[in-house]
Amino acid sequence: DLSLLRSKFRGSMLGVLIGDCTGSPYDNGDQLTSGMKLVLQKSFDKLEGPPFKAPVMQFTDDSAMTNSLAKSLIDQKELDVVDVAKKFVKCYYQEPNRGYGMGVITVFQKLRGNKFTDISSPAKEQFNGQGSWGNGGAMRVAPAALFSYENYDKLLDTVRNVTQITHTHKVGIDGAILQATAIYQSLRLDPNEELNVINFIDDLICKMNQIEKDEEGLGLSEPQPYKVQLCIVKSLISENDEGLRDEKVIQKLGNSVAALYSVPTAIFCFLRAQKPITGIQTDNPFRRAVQYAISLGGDTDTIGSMTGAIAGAFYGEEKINSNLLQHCEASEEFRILGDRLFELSVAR
Ligand code: 8NA
Ligand code: MG
Ligand code: MG
Ligand code: MG
Repeated sequence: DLSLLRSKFRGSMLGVLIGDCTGSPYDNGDQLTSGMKLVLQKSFDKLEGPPFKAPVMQFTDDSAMTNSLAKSLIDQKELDVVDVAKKFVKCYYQEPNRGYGMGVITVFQKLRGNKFTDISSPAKEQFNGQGSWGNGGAMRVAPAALFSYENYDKLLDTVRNVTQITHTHKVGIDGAILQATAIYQSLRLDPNEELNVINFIDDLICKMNQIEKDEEGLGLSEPQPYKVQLCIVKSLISENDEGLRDEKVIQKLGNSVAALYSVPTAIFCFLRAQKPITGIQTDNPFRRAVQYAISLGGDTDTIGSMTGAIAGAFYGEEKINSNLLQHCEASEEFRILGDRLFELSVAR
């Protein structure tokens, strides 16, 4: 069904934007107090309610970089890493106050300094040559997953190349691969049928097992760190709702700027929100996923955004409240980018 698939492409792009815009006000690195969780609930209620005039919620680096990547893929009709790098850098210098990670700013300065003659060295030099394991690769990866809809090997190639512009640490790259894989799987599922959450995680575990085996885990204390985290996702998702406290989820899965401690968390939020969650009052499973992700605190904009990208790819635009969308900066532009990516990779 092509119209459902188009809606899923839009949903994923809009999910990135909504999670980022609604999550960034809570992004102070801490857990949310119960009072703040109530504010979050009321704020979603209001945004989804009857239209009211208010300044639009601004997006941050997550959406800015997603936008640049989507535009580059659409303009070039293929992955051109030099063009992507140029668009990232141009966008950063136009609006440097979008909340970029400290490390990536150094990469952008070096790329501009070498006039894009050397795309790979700046990222490799990060953190004393280790490369970044931040979630900045994963947070912007949705367009690469949509662009590679038809071919998983192409997805892996595209994600690796686009991530390495800023993130070369194996854990940073594999986090982007995992996030893209979750989107890829979600696009292929029918939102009108009950999601088999265990199958969804098992498929992710199987793919990450292969990826982490093919690469060398040398130098890492745990050679298959994503597989380990996904197994924790699987065990947590099997627990009953009442007993599963936010503190436990945060302690087991994390809510930080590290890809390893945020991408599995986003996947967990999407999966847990298939069913009602204590303390989150809504009938809408897309909103439930994003609101729950933000309520876990920490890197709220990014975990909200990654959760939104996966949930949007599963449910499609239909489940995204249009009043809420009106309050997000550039929402029409993100919808159109979803359409263009759909035309590029599916309806050629
Ligand atoms: P990054 O590459 O700078 O990584 C993020 C952070 O992770 C770094 O600043 C380091 O503290 C740490 N880090 C990464 N790799 C290493 C390493 N090898 N050794 C030691 N420390 C390391 O940037 P990014 O693009 O990955 O960051 C993404 C996050 O930054 C997103 O959450 C995004 O929203 C943004 N962010 C913004 C704010 C804000 O103030 N608005 C706060 C947190 C994060
Ligand atoms: Mg951000
Ligand atoms: Mg943050
Ligand atoms: Mg963030």
